[in-house]
Amino acid sequence: MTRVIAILSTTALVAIALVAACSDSTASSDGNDADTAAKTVTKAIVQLAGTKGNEKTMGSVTFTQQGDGVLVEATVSGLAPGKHGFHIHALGDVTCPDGKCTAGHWNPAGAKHGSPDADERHHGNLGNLEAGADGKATYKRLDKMIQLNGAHSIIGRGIIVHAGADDLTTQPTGAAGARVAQGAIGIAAEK
Ligand SMILES: [Cu+2]
Ligand SMILES: [Zn+2]
Repeated sequence: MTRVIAILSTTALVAIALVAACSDSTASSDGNDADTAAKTVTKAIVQLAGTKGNEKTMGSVTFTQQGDGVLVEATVSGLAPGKHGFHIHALGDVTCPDGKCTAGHWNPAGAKHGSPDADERHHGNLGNLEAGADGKATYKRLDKMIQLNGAHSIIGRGIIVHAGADDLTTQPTGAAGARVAQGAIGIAAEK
């Protein structure tokens, strides 16, 4: 009788071990495995936080693959009414209180600063956000230059919202002034 119980217990343990193994493989399909690097990114996300002195500014940006373009959508609140330069900057380092650790506009092609619709522009030139009297801005643009995968992927780079308008002309910054919000571009969870 004791031996039968012992055998049953062993069987139970094996069963538990198998269940545990199965739940591990479920976790892998969520992207927690070595295959993540090879997986095609279809959506990226940014949580924007206000820089020092602009703590009430906040928002988010999503980048979603749509055909051969990337749909950029942003919602930002706590801004001064009017236009605010909105760019992808070269680095995703958001540890500087003034936003300057994100470096300059992301410009892998060595191009001139310009409008997002111009033939020549920085890859990071997304133009302007425009806030209403309530300080809220929304932005939606299908961009054909930026990419979520490959050598010119935006993953890991930074997003900056500026205090002033990007004039789309002044080199190399658009004269958009101080940085009021910053964030890093990460791979979005699949929800
Ligand atoms: Cu900028
Ligand atoms: Zn630029």
